[in-house]
Amino acid sequence: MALLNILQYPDERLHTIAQPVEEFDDKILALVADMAETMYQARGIGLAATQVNVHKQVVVMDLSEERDQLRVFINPVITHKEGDTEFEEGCLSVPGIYETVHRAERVTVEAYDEHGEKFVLEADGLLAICIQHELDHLAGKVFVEYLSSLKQNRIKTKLKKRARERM
Ligand code: GNR
Ligand code: NI
Repeated sequence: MALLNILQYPDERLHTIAQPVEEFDDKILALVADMAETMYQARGIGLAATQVNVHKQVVVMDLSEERDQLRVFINPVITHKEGDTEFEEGCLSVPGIYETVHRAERVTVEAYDEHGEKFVLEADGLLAICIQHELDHLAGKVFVEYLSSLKQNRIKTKLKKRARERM
């Protein structure tokens, strides 16, 4: 297992569109294990492969208190959305920034687990929000892109300044 580097907004690679997984092999199992380790270490509730610069449709998530209920979504597709909700979101690729985003309140998602087993999940609450947030990453979209361009520019300036200070 290995910890992976998480890309930080406004890194252009976060805008890459992820490709479907075609083979459920040991390489996918290793990627899922590394992504899970990276998500737990960063104390996130989800992580999309895009964020670790792997442009495949792979997402890991764990919303449990005990951090022992890993969910894996491969080639996920939202087949149904319903209702509207808003939530103050954060992102491991946009550290320290929390902003309200509007999303569907309930979603149905179809995906495969890491063994290639297909499943259908109906989600609401934080799970539904997190699924939409992670699927956006796979489509090259970061949550701040729902905000006004004024806010986006302020966030870009802040994060670029922080990145400079780290060097
Ligand atoms: O850890 C995370 N918390 C979070 C909080 C509100 C809405 C979405 C999220 S996902 C985020 C981890 C992450 O960046 N996943 O892409
Ligand atoms: Ni994110």
